[in-house]
Amino acid sequence: MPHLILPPSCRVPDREITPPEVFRDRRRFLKEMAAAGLITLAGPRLMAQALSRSVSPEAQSAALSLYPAPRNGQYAVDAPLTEQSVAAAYNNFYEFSTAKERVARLSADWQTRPWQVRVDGLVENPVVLSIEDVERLAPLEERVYRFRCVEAWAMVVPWTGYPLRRLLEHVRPTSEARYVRFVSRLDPEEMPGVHELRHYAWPYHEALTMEEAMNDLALLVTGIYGEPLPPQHGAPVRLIVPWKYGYKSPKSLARIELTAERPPTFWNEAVPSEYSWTSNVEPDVPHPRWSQATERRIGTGERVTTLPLNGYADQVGQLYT
Ligand SMILES: Nc1nc2c(c(=O)[nH]1)N[C@H]1C(S)=C(S)[C@@H](COP(=O)(O)O)O[C@H]1N2
Ligand SMILES: [Mo]
Repeated sequence: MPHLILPPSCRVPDREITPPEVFRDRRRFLKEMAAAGLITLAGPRLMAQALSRSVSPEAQSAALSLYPAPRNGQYAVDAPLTEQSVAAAYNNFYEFSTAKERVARLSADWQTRPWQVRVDGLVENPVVLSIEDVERLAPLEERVYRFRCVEAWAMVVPWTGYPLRRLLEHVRPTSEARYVRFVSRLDPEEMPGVHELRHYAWPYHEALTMEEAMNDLALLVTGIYGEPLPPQHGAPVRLIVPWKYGYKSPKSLARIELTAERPPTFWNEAVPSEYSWTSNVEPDVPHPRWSQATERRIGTGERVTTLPLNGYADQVGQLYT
């Protein structure tokens, strides 16, 4: 793995310090209740309980009042939904672990409210938004999307959010803005994975062209399965770009920046021969170590044909002609 020289802007962790006292009492209370067998912390309402462990009661009820959001039937997928408990137990979130099955447990107590997102760069109206501001900036809706990881596994899940375009319009990009850069929060005290993977260019960062970011399918996501995002899925706000490989959908966003130059991206920088900057789902273009022609649906294990642009060619094909 190459050693990477980081530009100065990447060296400063984009994180907000949350005083742990704000949450400690409730978390200790829940843990004691769980230890005494009075409540269960795992079960069918897995997500709401994950939220309750990392969020103050006030923030929790404010958040829960927005979910579930009405489903937008225009974005249906002709396949059954992946089971909620399957998706929630098989995650790529390298800040916590490279072991997919361990991410949920390692991230369960990570505090994701209060939370702020900075949106700045080449915009007329730079803002710092609380997660509550983000959730209320535009009407939340639910969309069922296909999701395809470059490792050739896939799922079909209902995300809650609104088009990223709504946020970009709010900050009014200048005419020089050509790219949108996304930076995930880096919280080394809570993220065991970053200590094991020191050679990566943390914080996790990704980018889209302006045209991609403005496409209706690019979704700013705050919920999944009708509930606020739990930590392992990228709480409290992430991006979902369903026509690209999963690593183009960064989690737990701290900053969104509009730029004139094409920003470097995490996996493309780390291994350019394996991960292109654009990283569209292209079944005809094999990854150097495996085919991309088919995918395995997690949960059922069913193997299905991978579709060009992950089945979204009608909506985004014109961006690449
Ligand atoms: N910050 C951050 N975002 C990330 C990742 C990561 O390791 N860190 N992994 C990516 C990859 S490879 C995938 S497949 C998806 C997984 O999302 P999920 O766990 O919600 O299914 O998140 C993407 N976003
Ligand atoms: Mo992935």
